[in-house]
Amino acid sequence: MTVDIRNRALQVIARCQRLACFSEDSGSTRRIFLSPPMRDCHHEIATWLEPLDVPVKVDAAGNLRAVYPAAESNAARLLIGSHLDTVPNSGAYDGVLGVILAIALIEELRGQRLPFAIEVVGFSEEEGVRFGAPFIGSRALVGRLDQELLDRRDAQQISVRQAIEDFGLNPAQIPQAELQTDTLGYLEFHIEQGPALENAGQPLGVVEAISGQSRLQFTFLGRANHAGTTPMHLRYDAIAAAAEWITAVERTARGVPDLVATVGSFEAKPGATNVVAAEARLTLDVRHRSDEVRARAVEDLTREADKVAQRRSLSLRHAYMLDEQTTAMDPFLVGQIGEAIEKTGCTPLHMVSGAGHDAMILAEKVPAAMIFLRTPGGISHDPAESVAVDDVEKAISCGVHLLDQLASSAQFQQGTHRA
Ligand code: HGY
Ligand code: MN
Ligand code: MN
Repeated sequence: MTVDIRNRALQVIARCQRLACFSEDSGSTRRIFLSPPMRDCHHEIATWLEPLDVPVKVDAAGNLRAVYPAAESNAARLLIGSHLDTVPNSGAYDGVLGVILAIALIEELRGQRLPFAIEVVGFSEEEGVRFGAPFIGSRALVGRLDQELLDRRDAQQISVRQAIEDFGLNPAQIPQAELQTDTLGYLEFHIEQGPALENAGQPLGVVEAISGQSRLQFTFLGRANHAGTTPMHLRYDAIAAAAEWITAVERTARGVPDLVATVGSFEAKPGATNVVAAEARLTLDVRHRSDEVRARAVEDLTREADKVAQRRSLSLRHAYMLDEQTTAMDPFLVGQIGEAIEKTGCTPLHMVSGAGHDAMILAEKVPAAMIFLRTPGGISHDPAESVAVDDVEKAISCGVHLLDQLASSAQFQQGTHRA
């Protein structure tokens, strides 16, 4: 490993930690769709790209876009990137690492121009925290940032459309954010966010597919009443109903191999100690590599919620927030990544991603593939999330080999590699 790749890796980690400072919360990292800290993020990244003569633009969906030109003008593009938004109290690497590694690979080119341009993309919203709907940024690139999504409202009743305008962008220009038709592909470096690479003793993995996911909202509707005077048999307690159902969610998921089901957020109304709850609103996140298993689990859990509500004479509302199919990555790019990882002296671990990623959206339109970096302790979506500098070095080296392979692949440059 050359010293300067070591220094590059240290700089990547320092830059991730720098961006983690741009947050809506003091003392922890939270950066949601088009919040003010997202603008600070864009400005900071622009300072890293200026010395490379790579101007930064922000498209109408709030995605950071920056093109490192090819040897020839009007050449097709390869996109490399990830998302810049975070979950609340997040780590410093989920998403941003992929954008910063894209920049590091351009810096590693030291001015060399390739047969294709490299477009760095920093998606504005992948997690789905603000509006309950993930992938807002990447959907704009594939033409799926539609009216229904633009009308979605956050907890303050601000719509996606309004949030875009408040950020100084023009929703009417969203069509211009779409991918160019000759885009050659999309690569995303991302932390694994799980234990597989660490258990295998490998620094890098190649993603073969991204598990499908369903996200729903369930609301149990009972009747508020006095906690002190209402006998237990005369209650219509929404929290008690929700609690019964949540244990059923966990029991069901434990009973199906590789199925994961999560109630991640819970809101009760009126939410007072001395009031039997009238309403309990919960989110459900269900994932499995088989779309059929996932769909059946969602059906079973919805039926169970209905039964709990009926048994307790409560009513139930539920709504889909997201339904993404399991998405295969592009076989040609998967093969190229495997080769590039081997050139770093590592054995590529072929994996299925349990986490969702923008690559599953881009894959609708262009060949997409992901490189995973080991996640120490498998910890993510938490400030304890980390990466090892050795592994970042390996990722940079893998990326350099990968660009070299793609630059000498006529099949890739003519777009004939598409599955
Ligand atoms: O939730 C996920 O799968 C990812 O962190 N967006
Ligand atoms: Mn995440
Ligand atoms: Mn992520």
